[in-house]
Formats: sequence, structure tokens, C-alpha cells
Amino acid sequence: MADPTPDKLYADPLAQVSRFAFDQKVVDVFPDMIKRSVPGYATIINMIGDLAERYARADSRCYDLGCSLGAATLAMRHRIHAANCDLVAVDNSPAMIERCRQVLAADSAEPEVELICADIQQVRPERASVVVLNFTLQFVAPAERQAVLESIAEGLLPGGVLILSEKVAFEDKLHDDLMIELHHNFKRANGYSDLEIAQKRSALEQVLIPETLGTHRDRLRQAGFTSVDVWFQCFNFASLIAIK
Ligand code: GEK
Repeated sequence: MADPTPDKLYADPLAQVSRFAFDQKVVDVFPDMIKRSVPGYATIINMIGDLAERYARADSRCYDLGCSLGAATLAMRHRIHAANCDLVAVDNSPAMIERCRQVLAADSAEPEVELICADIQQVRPERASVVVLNFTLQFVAPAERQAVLESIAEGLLPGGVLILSEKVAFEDKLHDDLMIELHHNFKRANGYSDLEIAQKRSALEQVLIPETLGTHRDRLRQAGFTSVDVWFQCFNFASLIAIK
């Protein structure tokens, strides 16, 4: 496969850094951007496939909420063996959905994927055995997050699983600052300049709002999940498994 288009969106000084949006420019560099920005991304995608294989049930649905270009959808599609298990992928960016449609069409695996352009706050999962929120909830306003998790918990079958990956914050300011610095080092090691890191950070302010793992755990329990814990963490990036 050809190398992905390199992310140079913030390489030149910008007179004004506008709010980050999942538009066509981001779509064009997205595979490179996410790989160089999110520590452990490839591992998490791989594990989503593994968990989907384990938890997907016959005659159920698996959802990828905030699917972007369908990396997690494809990981699930390639690993699910359960009969009559439908895949549903949702994103509210038309540009992402359009490109995701092309990515899915170029992949010959079964089953079919229902691709929906919608806000995840409007989607009510049904008969779900697996739901994935891979770095999506962080873009939903904090006050709306509980309702999203409750609707997911309601739509999951007993024993069904939610995989929730998020950029997280830490209560201890020293630790929070250290994790942010280690993450920036990770980005530098992946070729981003200090200017790119600073401009991207400012674009994401007010758009991506990280919360502590404690807040996520409490919300998940309140939403009705019985077993909740972190299975992956690298610096301020974590992924939780929540079982209904
Ligand atoms: C992956 N999961 O590659 N409703 C629907 N989609 C949304 C919403 C919303 N309210 N808010 C944001 N999005 C992917 C990576 S990226 C993470 C997810 C990142 C969508 C948004 O359009 C984007 O495609 C995705 O969530 C977040 O495994 O870029 O840090």
C-alpha cells in the first residue's frame, strides 16, 4: 500500500489558528496524523479486532462510533466470525464518511458495513454485542457524555462490551504536566516540530476535552456497566473495557 499523505497541516506559522475540524484537509492526512499523534494507536486497533472476535455474538450488531476512515471497523470486520452479525459505523463528518466508504469498498472482507453520517448523540445502538468509541467521546461536550454512555449501555446485550479509548487528564498537576510533556516528546520523535505541536494544541483547545480515568470509570458504572477497567495506557492515552 502507498505511504499515507504526510500531515503538514500545522507545519507553517498560521496568523490565526482556527478550531480543529474533521474536514477534507484532515481526512487527506488522517492515517499519518493519527499514527504519529496517538501512542499505541496500532495496538489499540489490533486489540479492538481481538475483542470483537471474542465478544461479537450471532444475530447481534457491532458499532464503531466516530469511525473516521474505518480502521476499527476493518479490524472488527476481519476478525468477527459470529453468524449474522451486522457492522454499523457512524461519523458526523461527511468528508470522513465519504473517504471511509472508499476504504471499505476497497476491502473485500465480509460482512457488509452500514455506514451512517450522524452525530453519535442521535444514534441508539440496538441488539449490540460490541460498541467501540475509539477516541470519539473526547469530542462530545462533557455534559452530554453520560447520555451517550447510557444509550450505549441500554442498547448492549447482557455481557456485551464497550471499548472506550480517550486522551485523559490527571488530577495531580505534576503528573498531568509530565504526561503532556512525554506525549509531546513522542510527537517530536515522530517528526512533528515544536511549532506543529503548539499550533495543533491550540486548535484542539475547547474541541478535545480530556477527563480523568476516575471520571470515566464513574460514568461507566453509573450508566450500568458492571465490570470496568483500563486495559491499555501510554502516557495520557488510555483504553477501557466496560462490560454490561
Ligand atoms: C479510529 N475511531 O481511527 N458524532 C459522530 N462522530 C463524531 C462526533 C460526534 N458527535 N464527534 C467527533 N466525531 C477512529 C478515530 S477520531 C480521533 C476517531 C482523533 C468523529 C470525528 O469526525 C472523527 O472522525 C472521530 O470522531 C474522532 O479508530 O482524531 O483524535
